[in-house]
Amino acid sequence: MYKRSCLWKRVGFVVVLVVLLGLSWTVALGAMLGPAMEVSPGYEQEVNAGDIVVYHHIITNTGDVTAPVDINCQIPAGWGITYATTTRSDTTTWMPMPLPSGSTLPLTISLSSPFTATSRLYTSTITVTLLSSPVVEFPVYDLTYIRERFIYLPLVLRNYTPFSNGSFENDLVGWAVPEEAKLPVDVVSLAERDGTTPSEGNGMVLLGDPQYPCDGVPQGYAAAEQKFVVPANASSIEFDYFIWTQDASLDETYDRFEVYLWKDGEPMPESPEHYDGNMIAEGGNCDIWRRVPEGSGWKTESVDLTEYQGQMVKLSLRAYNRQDNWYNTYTYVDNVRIVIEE
Ligand SMILES: [Ca+2]
Ligand SMILES: [Ca+2]
Repeated sequence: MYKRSCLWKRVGFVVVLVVLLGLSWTVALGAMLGPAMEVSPGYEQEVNAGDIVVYHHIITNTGDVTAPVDINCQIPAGWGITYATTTRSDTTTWMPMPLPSGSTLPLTISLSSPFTATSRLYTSTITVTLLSSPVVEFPVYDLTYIRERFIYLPLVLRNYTPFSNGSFENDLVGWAVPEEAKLPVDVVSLAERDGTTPSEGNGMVLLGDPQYPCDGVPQGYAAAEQKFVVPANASSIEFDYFIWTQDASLDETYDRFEVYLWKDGEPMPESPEHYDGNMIAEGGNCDIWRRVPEGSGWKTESVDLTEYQGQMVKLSLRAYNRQDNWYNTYTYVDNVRIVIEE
């Protein structure tokens, strides 16, 4: 009995050994046949603030199973991203697409840096995920260095960093419309009341809406704003405008076009640097539209910049409708430009 049981023990040991060996081979084979992926590595590029920088990657399914590929990107705050592959292009989302075993998928990522980006290295993390079982994740790091700004200044800066699109030739690019501003802002090429054309180029900004009925004007303002670094030898910022109004503008409680300028990070000042409106001492009249300046043409004014040289400031162009819902006022502005001292 003893010997027999010992024999059975030996047989049992061999069986267990064979089973274990078999299992380990299955595990090893499974690893060889499982999902796997390669992504070409991230790299570094150097650009100016406001530029678009493009990164190219190749995703290869090096495993033995077909699986959908998902892509997620973490980009610096305030930057924009566009994905493009050979089969689709999308500005917002990237849906998973199946990637057969052994095949490759080129991936192009365009990152748009903000004009206000300071000079340093920014990291964007692209995580490619093979949605297989198990899931394979592969992060790559694209590095963007924003150059120091060296500005070679012409006499007047217009469509130029650090102040951009001052002539509204590129719609509202570079300009921000604050959320709390209730009245609309638009870029147009012709003033509908009198056919005035832009003072420079083909576009001008319209603050407000010519279509409001005389007793149906929302209270509030329309605004276009821009942050920029005042060049070291800048003397002023100039702009052209004209106003159409049914209202009077006897003091600051009435409809006005107002221009504010203040140091970035500080609260907006209570008084504008420049204002204008219908200064005729007569109340509003639904049948009388007044133009400022009278007749035709543009008015040119400026705001002093000398105390802000080298600093980041915010410029706000605003058309206010105040007091009540009567008598519309709207303003066209064009050719906002920084004047440099000689
Ligand atoms: Ca223009
Ligand atoms: Ca009004």
